[in-house]
Order: sequence, then C-alpha cells, then structure tokens
Amino acid sequence: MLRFPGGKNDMGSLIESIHSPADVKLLSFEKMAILAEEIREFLIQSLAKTGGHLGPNLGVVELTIALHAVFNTPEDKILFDVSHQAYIHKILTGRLDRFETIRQPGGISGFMLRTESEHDCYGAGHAGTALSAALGMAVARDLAGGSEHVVAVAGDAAFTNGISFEALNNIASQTKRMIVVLNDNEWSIDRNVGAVARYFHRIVTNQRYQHLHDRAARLIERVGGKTAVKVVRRAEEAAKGMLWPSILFEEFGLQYYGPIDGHNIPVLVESFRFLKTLDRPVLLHVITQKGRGFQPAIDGQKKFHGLGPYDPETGQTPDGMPTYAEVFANTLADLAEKDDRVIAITAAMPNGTGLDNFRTRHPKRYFDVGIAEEHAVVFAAGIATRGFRPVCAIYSTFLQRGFDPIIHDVCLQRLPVLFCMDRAGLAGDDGPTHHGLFDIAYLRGIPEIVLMAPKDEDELADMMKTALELAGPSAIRYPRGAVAGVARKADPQSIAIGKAEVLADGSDVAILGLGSMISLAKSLAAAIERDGYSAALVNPRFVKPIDREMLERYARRVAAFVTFEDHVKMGGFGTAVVEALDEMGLAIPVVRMGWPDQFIEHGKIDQLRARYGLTVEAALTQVLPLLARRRRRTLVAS
Ligand SMILES: Cc1ncc(C[n+]2csc(CCOP(=O)(O)OP(=O)(O)O)c2C)c(N)n1
Repeated sequence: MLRFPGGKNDMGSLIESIHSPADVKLLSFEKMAILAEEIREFLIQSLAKTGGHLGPNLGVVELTIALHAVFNTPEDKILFDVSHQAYIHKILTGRLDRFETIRQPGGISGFMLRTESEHDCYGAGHAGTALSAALGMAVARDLAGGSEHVVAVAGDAAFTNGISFEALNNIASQTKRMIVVLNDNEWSIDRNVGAVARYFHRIVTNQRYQHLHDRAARLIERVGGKTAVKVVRRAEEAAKGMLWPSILFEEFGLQYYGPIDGHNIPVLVESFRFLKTLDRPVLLHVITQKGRGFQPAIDGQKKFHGLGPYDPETGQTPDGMPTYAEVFANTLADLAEKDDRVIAITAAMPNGTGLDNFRTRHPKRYFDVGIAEEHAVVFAAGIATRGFRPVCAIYSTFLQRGFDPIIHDVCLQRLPVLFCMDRAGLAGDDGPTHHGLFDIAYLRGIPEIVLMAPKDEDELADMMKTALELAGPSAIRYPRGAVAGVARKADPQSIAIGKAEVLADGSDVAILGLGSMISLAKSLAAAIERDGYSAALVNPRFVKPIDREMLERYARRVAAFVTFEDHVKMGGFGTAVVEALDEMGLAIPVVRMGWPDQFIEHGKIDQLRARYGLTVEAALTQVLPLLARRRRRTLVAS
C-alpha cells in the first residue's frame, strides 16, 4: 500500500493505479482532479524526507497530468526546461515505486535523464535549453517524415535566458509544428526580473483578458470530458477564444494562446487537444502558482524552490551551520562599505549565492540579470571599463555558460572582474548537471587570470580582499555548504599573489590540498607520519600563478608529491603541478587525487568520494610504495 506517512489514509488509490500515461488517459476530469490532489500530498510527504524541488513541482501538477492526458510519450516528445519540475512526469511514467529514492545514492535523478526512462526524451539541469532542443527534435521529425508532437515546457525565468530567444528566432522558419508551453508563475528562484517578466505580468493582469478567459473557461468546463463531436468542437472554439495577441511571440512567428489557468485540468486538456491540431508553431501561456497546496511553500517561495528535508506539517527545516555563500556575501557587503567601486552581480541566484544580504545593504550596487550568465560576464566587463570593481557570483557549473566572454571580454582586455564560484566541487544530490568539477580546467589556460581556492572561510575573505586590489581578472572557487568553522579575523588581510602557505614542513612527501581538500591532505599527512615518514602539508592557495618556488624546493627534497582537488584530474590542479615540475625539468612522481574522466552521478558526497577513490586510503596505497622505494634505496646507499 501507498506511502503517505503521516498523510491522509483515504488517499492513494488513484495514484497507485497509474503505471503509464495510458492510465491517465482513462480518467475523467473529476478523477484527474483527485489524482492531482493525491500527487500533491504524495510530493509533500515524500520530499520532506529526501528534499528536492517542491515548489516548482507543486505548481505543475495539473499541467503535467493534462500533458500526459493528451500527448503520447515516448512517441510524442515532452521537454522540460531545467527539468527540476519533472517529478510529476516521473510519477506518471512508471516511476512512482522508485520515487522515494529521488536524489538518493543509486536512486532516480532529480532531473530528466535519458538513461532513466524512454519517457525522458531530453536531459537537463541548466536553464534555457528546452526550446532549442525541442526545435532540433521537430526539425529531425520533419526531415524523417514523422508525425509526433514536440512540446517544450519552459518557466517564465527561462525567457530571461538568451538561448530561449535564440531558439525563438529560429522556430517559425524551421518547423511548422511545435508547441511551447510558457509556465508562468512570476518566480525564478527569486522573483523573476527584467522587461520580459514585466511583459508577462502585464498580460496576466490585463482586465480584458480576464473577461475573455472566464467566459471561455466556463464553457470548456461545461462541455469538458464529453466526447461528442459537436461538443468537442465547441470546446475547441472556446479554446480559440482564448487567443489574446501577444505582440512579442506573434512577431517571432509563434501563434500565442492564453493566458490560461494552469490549475484547471479541463481547460488545459481542451487547449492541448486543440493546439495539437494546428499546423504552425504555437505558444500556450499557462498561469500557475508555485508551491500550490502547501502554505509554507507559498509563503516561502525562495526556500521551497529547492531544499533538503523539512517538516511536512510546518515546512520547518533544521538549522544549519553558516555557509561559504553567507561568508562570501557578508564579506563582499563589508568590503563594499569601504570601497564604493564594488558591484555585485548575480544571474538569478541571489539566494543561493548569498547576495540577498548584499542587496539589503547596497541595493544600488546589486544587479540580478536573470538566468543570463553570458550576459552577466560581458555586463561586468563593461562596468569594469569604467573603473568599478564588479564581482560576478556564479556557481562553478553555471559559469561554464560564460566561458567565451571570460576570455574575449574580460581576460583579453585585462579587466578587473572577480568571479566568485560557489558550488565548486561535487554538488552532491543534484548530480552531474550541477557538479562544479571543471572550472580549474576551463580557467587555468586563460592568460591574465589569477585563480584561487581558500582552505577555509577566513581565507575566502582574505582572497576576496586580495582580488579586489588586483589590476586584472581573478576567480575564487569555494565549495557548497557549511564552512570549516575556523576563527575569523576582524578584517580580511591581503595575501601574496602566487604564494602557497606551508602548514607543516616535511622531507619525504609534500601533500598539497587545494581549497577545502586541505582536510583530506591533513589526514593523509597524519597517516603517513604514523608510518614513520615526514610529510609536508601545503595549502596551495593559488592554482594560477602556481607557486613554482615552493614546488622546486620540495621537488629537491621529497620522494613524491600528492595533490588533492575537488575537481576532475584532467586539466586540474594536479595537472598544473605536473606541468610546472616538467617545465622546471624536475622529474618526481605526483600522485593526483581528484575526480576521474567520467560524469559523476548524484549522491552523497562521502559515498561518491569512496566509490571513486578520492580518499585518504586510496592516496595511501599509491604514495606509500613510492616512499618505501626511496627508503630502501637510501638504506642500500648507506
Ligand atoms: C544556466 C542556469 N543558471 C541558473 C540555474 C539555477 N536555476 C534553477 S531553476 C531556476 C529558476 C527557474 O525558474 P522558472 O524557469 O521560471 O521555473 P520555476 O522554478 O519557476 O517553475 C534557476 C535560476 C540553472 N538551472 N541553470
């Protein structure tokens, strides 16, 4: 029997009877409404244990039921932008029995995953891809002479993203059949921003639309669910009556329908039935409420966008340690008190990056540009040309979107932009779309940039101060979550560029732990010393410029280096050490500890480190034979 721990006992029968979209199609509108309520209750109870994107999913329950009532996946293709709101799609496509494993080690993903189900036609995790990928599928269908429908579901915030507009620019000239669903809840993670958000808001609040919409919706509800041809035709007419010209989308060549109530199943179903008959690309504007059915999520939109476990009655979450994001944002706000050239820029992540705090203290020097990382970087470059000190706070994984402008706009022009990369390292539950495992590799090869990683929160503040004093570009990477918990100085101090910090000297092995990996390096040093060897422990601080003097000094003394990094080994910090030693003509073994050349699945960080050998034990098995060899040689020589 079903899983409504603490939930309503009389619920659960319908949801359990849904094994595939075919089962949804058998339901009457009344039954679909009951199913929607069961799914809500199930999500609230289940995600309370696993965590996840509760708010976005509560908003699209009816929308997803209606999509599966009308379209036939896997033949028809339904894409979700970001795909953090695809939980109901997972439930309706045969994954209810595995749902409680979502985001858990070995369990189903929190995002669409092509390898997980034939119903997941396209994987995602980053925003703005659904329209382009859907257009690709529509064009491929047209070339192959297929007849399937392609539906892209994208949130209002996806339309703050350039890729969505690049796709819009192409859709009408490249296919005659494609459906875009604009899921408009007026929220990104924070309030959605910019002219596009204001434009959607004006449509939704227009009085004339309200009147038209109410009339049409009443008619559809009266005839809805009845299949007699005449009645269906009347419903279609009513759906057409919802046409409300939107200059923006019409100019792009998409016929615009809506806005319609995204919680009204009959209206949604009839609208989709009508839209699938059209031979032109269309956009259906659907109004939904994020967090619907769970008051704490409605009241706490930002928190419930995505979160860890919570109390399913009250929405309370356990108190946590301060995070790197908080230290970053408070430090930046402090530095901005003393330096009015400091500007903070976020790409739709004021909450996650901590910049909410900066906004409160320096509202005029705070910019949320929407989900527009590429723009954020070029925008920062422009600001920097005028003598300001822009700081782009962007997660490591999302800054991948800004790669070209970091080279072309920032570094090539040697502009003093600081990139603060939160979530650098394994992200854990969110999985491979969100792991920040590539930033060293993509930044290290760019001339001019200074790249740092602090061992703790106090050093993060020092590095920020140092970076803001530089004449050129810089970047700081720090991990997700709780800080190390060290004592903080009253004021940050500048540090010497390109100088590592030697925490303990030693003569047999030099262990370099980049950033928060210093803790593994420390444990390895202790384990090695227990075996009677002398280990130097080094906090490298800088990936670039790397401390060659320190490397040379140890290369002449020790039998081996060990490098630890929360990053792929290929192109990472350990590679930088190997390259520097090679360039200096110093032949010495380097044991590189980092992530292998493959995508790492979602899961708990400790478990994944154990699985992939990013552990003290794994390092020991590689380094001890090297040390023993030298000891044997020394004994023979003496
Ligand atoms: C490139 C990129 N930048 C930032 C994010 C972080 N992010 C995840 S969901 C989201 C907001 C999505 O809002 P919307 O598309 O309107 O969907 P909603 O959650 O409101 O349903 C953001 C900013 C991301 N996934 N991808």
